[in-house]
Amino acid sequence: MTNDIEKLYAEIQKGNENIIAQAISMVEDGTKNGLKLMKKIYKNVEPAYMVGISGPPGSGKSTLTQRIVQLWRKQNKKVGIIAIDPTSHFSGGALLGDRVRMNEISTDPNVFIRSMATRGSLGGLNSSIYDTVLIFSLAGFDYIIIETVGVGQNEIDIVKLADTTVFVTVPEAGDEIQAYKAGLMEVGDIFVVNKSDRPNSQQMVLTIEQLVSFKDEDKEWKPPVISTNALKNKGISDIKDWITKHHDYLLDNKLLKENRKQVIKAQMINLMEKTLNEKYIKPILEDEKFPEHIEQIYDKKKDPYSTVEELMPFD
Ligand SMILES: Nc1nc2c(ncn2[C@@H]2O[C@H](COP(=O)(O)OP(=O)(O)OP(=O)(O)O)[C@@H](O)[C@H]2O)c(=O)[nH]1
Ligand SMILES: [Mg+2]
Repeated sequence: MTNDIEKLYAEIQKGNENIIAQAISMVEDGTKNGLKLMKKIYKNVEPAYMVGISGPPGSGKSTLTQRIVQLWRKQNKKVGIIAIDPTSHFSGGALLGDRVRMNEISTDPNVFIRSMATRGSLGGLNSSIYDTVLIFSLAGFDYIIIETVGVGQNEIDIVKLADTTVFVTVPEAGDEIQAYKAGLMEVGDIFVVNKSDRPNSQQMVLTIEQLVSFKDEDKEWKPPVISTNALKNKGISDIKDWITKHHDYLLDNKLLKENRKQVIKAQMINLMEKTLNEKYIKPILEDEKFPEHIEQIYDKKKDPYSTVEELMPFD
């Protein structure tokens, strides 16, 4: 493993796959060198275009990703894929190895696939996901796809990173759509009803179109609802074209900048919470006197409010 930051930086820039993988591990593990590297990358690198692909387990996100990437490859675009492993909940989905199986693109040197775990961090958003985006961007990737499985708050926090979010569902996911519709409407820029070979797919398209029609907070962008069959490669170029249209829309309305400032804000909050936790909360919890506080509170000699004020005198 090389520790020379300049050298690491230069090798990533050249697209050296081993070094890219190594650099991602460094930031995931929170090493000092990983931090040094990120400080340099942050100031020199503009993030590539980020596309979030989200939806219920098994809806076809990876298959669609593979198909979209194949179209981008025809245009000579380089693509980084980050597959988020949902360690934080039991989706009943397949094991990670199966989740990210993208056989047709995995050997292409211009496609890099990385899976990452969400470690239920305090702020929701795991900052090493964005660090990975920046490492990929330094390596010259044109697009970065972030695949998340599920439809809960955790996933929504992650896809907020993306410039364009594609929400993939299937004809039989009606209950999930209803349960999470507020969140989905908030983040979904493009809706896909995959597995159009299955019954009631047209009904699902109509249901989502109806939900989307109530979305009025940004009237300029009406999210399209696209019917696809990933196995038969139907509707894929529509997704690709709508991603481009959404990108143009964000640029025309200066929203790309806005979104990225929001991401910076989220990352700042995340880092502050992490720092607070590591520098203040953890030492208190690990202090041998801590159990005494609990005993005293239990014995009604103290209360938790005054104890925390005493332990963290922040005024
Ligand atoms: N019938 C049908 N099956 C499909 C279609 N697209 C994908 N599949 C199948 O659905 C299964 C799940 O596909 P994936 O692409 O792994 O789905 P995913 O959403 O990435 O799955 P997770 O990452 O585990 O949540 C696979 O067996 C695919 O072959 C489609 O359009 N029609
Ligand atoms: Mg998958």
